Amino acid sequence: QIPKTQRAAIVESKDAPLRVREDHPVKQPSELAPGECLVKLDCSGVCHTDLHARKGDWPIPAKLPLIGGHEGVGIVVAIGGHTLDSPVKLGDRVGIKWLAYSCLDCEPCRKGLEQSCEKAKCSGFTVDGTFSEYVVSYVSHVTPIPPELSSDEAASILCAGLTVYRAIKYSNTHIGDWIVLPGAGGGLGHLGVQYATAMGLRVVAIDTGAEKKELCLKLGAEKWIDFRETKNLVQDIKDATGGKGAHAAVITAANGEAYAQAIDYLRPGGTLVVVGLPAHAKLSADIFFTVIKSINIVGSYVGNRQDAREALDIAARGKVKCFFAKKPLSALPEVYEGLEQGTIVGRVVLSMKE
Ligand code: 8ID
Ligand code: ZN
Repeated sequence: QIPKTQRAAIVESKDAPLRVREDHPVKQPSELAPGECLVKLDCSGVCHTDLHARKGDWPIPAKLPLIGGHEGVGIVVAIGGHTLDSPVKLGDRVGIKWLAYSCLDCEPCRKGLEQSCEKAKCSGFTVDGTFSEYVVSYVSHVTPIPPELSSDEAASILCAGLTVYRAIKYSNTHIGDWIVLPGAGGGLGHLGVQYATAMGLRVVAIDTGAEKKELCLKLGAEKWIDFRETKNLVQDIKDATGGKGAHAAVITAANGEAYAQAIDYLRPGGTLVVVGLPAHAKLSADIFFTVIKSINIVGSYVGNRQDAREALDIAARGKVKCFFAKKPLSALPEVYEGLEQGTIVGRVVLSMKE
């Protein structure tokens, strides 16, 4: 009952328009390699990374033609023949995250840094992703979805949630500490506000506009700073944090400027977690003050299989809820436009069923 063709949003070449086609082939069960599985998707979140991939603005280009998307949820409908010890079975509801595959046996994999595996395959970047009705993925890396979560609720936990959850986990913070979240009204950021609050941290949310402000404060941020309105960001953060500066900053803005003053507003011993991936940007930190203040600078890249389960588990317990608008797959071009303009509050989740 697997159809031969499907609807999929495809970019044929770098400058070609995004097209939703109805006749894209579906890889048939008999064509799946051992370890591969075919997932029939309910929905997929749209991450700003998908826009970077579509524009080709990172140092490493995406495959072409490309089906983007890496926050998918659906049902396993086929598993490649001769697959040994599959952790998932037919009919299971699973998530497709950015990291579609890693070898699990190289040094980074053995150390839990699966994201940095030399053989890594990335959904919607080096292999086709989730902006389609069916996606081919890998039994070792698809993530079981807890029954408490609907597919729509779970989708964006698979990238946005997972990424900020891990970033906060490595931010060297403890209950009661102040954390600054530039990009707080976006996909990653609004989930970051909630994971941070659930961990007992005090949140200074930074972003722009009345809607993002309202959302951040509703989700638990104690302080709000509009980056377009502030006259002195460092002073505003110091004022918000009792004069001393923040213990950590997790930057999820897709803009290099959001990184510029982090060293200045962190307190001694503070940690800057680098997450947002603006195109062609360099991190510039004053060496003198980085040393004098004993600042930690940490890069954080999505998360491993364990992080994904933890991030979903916290959402399943109701501590974190994705704020999203639901749209059909055909809306993807306008969603990219919204991400570019910064007008999307929270996330957009695309339905594959209409
Ligand atoms: O593993 C990773 N490190 C990872 C995983 C997933 C996504 C990194 N990312 C990257 C994406 O590729 C993108 O570069 O994180 C960035 C944010 O992704 P997103 O949350 O999906 O993007 P968004 O929904 O557009 O949110 C970004 C927010 O940043 C705000 C915008 O207003 C928007 O709400 N923002 C910007 I642009 N400049 C800002 C600034 N100077 C700012 N907020 C504060 N200060
Ligand atoms: Zn993403």
